[in-house]
Amino acid sequence: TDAVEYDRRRQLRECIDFYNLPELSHLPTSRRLNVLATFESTGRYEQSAEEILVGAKLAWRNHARCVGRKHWRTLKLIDARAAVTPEAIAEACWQHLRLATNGGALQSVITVGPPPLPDGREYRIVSPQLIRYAGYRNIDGTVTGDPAHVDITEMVTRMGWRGTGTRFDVLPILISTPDEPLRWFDVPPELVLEVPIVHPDYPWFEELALKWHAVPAVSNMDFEVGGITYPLAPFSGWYVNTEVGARNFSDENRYNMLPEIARRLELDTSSDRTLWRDRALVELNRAIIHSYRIAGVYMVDHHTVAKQFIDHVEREAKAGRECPTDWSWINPPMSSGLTPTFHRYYDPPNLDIRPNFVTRVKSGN
Ligand code: NRG
Repeated sequence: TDAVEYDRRRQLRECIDFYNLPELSHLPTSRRLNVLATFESTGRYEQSAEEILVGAKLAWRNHARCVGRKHWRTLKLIDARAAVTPEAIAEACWQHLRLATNGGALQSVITVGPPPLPDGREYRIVSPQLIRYAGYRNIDGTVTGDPAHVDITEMVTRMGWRGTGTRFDVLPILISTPDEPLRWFDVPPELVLEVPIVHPDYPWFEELALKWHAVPAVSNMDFEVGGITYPLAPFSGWYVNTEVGARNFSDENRYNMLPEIARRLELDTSSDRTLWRDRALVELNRAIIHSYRIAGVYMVDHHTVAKQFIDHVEREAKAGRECPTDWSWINPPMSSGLTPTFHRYYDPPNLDIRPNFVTRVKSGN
């Protein structure tokens, strides 16, 4: 059909463009010719681990929604293309968590699994991240745990998984392969580094009994490089405090902690105009930054990451490259006007630029 032919041409174009990138100019011409001939006649070709790593770094550098791109050169690759059973894929995920966590000195890692089969069937991690907390819907309509994960919690529960019912039960990872029904695997607890949240000045803060995991490992985006799509390609770096403090713990449809924190701070919550939410938000974020620091777990604050991003944009401009950027994603969800990323515009997000990470299935990260 036309659509298939269109896709084939787009993939071939992406392949040509990829092997023409300056970052791959050291490859012998024979490699480039060989890839193109193979891809053109069979619709497939095998990338080398080096090509995949270069591609993954560039996918990161190209990703318009990432504020952490200054560090794109430091990415490490776990080549898990040979992992074709659910067990082997789970094992690769554990290896990912070990390498990425690194005892708290977080390292940026991508694990690349098998490409789709010739008939299009795929290997995929269904979970939005390798580490996620369960959400249990209670009879009164409230949720224990992370409300963002109620659906996935109900799904794995129907598949026989049982959580212990706390607010921070780590969900199993869900793995889908061509030849077996969907499978779940509990994450080995020793691979889940977590940080108990305490406040530098308010001892009562620890009574809120909050904690969060060290590693944000997005596992449901496609990695597209050189005309090939890797649906199984979890990647992770480190958190910005605002992801945890100004979204996960403060959004009304997540842990919604601001009312409780304001109450403990004895703020006047009678009107929005007292800025009680804003004040609670600042204390919560101070607690997050402080807690990760004393736990020896790396995290960046929103001021520092914004400065790093501006450095990065300027460095890219000097190198003569565009830096497609989604303004609404790279600005922090609190105090954005205090960060330099707020006060300028960027190259428009170019959705077609490859290599890149793309969202195919919509679900909450
Ligand atoms: N906001 C999500 C995580 C998204 C990815 N964030 C990163 N990625 N920092 C959350 O769990 O709060 N990363 O690769 O470092």
